[in-house]
Amino acid sequence: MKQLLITGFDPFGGEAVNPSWEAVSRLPEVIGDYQLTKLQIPTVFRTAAEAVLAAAASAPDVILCVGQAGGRDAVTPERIAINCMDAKRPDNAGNQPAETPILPGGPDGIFATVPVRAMAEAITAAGLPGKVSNTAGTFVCNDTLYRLLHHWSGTGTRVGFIHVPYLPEQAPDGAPSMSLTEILAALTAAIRALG
Ligand code: PCA
Repeated sequence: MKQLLITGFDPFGGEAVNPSWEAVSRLPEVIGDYQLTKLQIPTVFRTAAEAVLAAAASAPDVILCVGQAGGRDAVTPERIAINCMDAKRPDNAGNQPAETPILPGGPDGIFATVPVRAMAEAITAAGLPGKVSNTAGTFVCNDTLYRLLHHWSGTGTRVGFIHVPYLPEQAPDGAPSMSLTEILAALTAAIRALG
């Protein structure tokens, strides 16, 4: 069996839940060829990536982080992380970096090392909204993906990130959402497409 370390974030920005952890914590232990290890990580710059690094000492085959992107209308594998922290709101430890590099001197951007197009297509093939996203933002999710991609660059461990929409109970008037059942099905389809 291949090993997949999959993470979800704790709630942030005054929300009571984070759909990423609500979904990740309910995934089965095995999907396709992958044995899953699940981890909740804090919505805190740098600390989130450090929590993943600590849990990934055994070098899993794939690390897949999942996060909330309120306002999106699809489950979106992220193509790239950029070397920039620029927070519109404080993280859960009160950090609010502006226009700051994650790793001074690091590459401007690092591409995810999972097959983002195949994952998005697998989600739509399952009858659910899925598309590749070309920006993970400049908050904690992008920070986490960037640090993990940088750490495992050139190794056998592949790293990816999937943003998921609000749950229906979170969505402000008119904002798109997906049910937990739909998010779970979309994540399962994406994991099956990891190869
Ligand atoms: N979403 C935030 C951080 C935690 C989360 O679930 C983001 O998109 O950066």
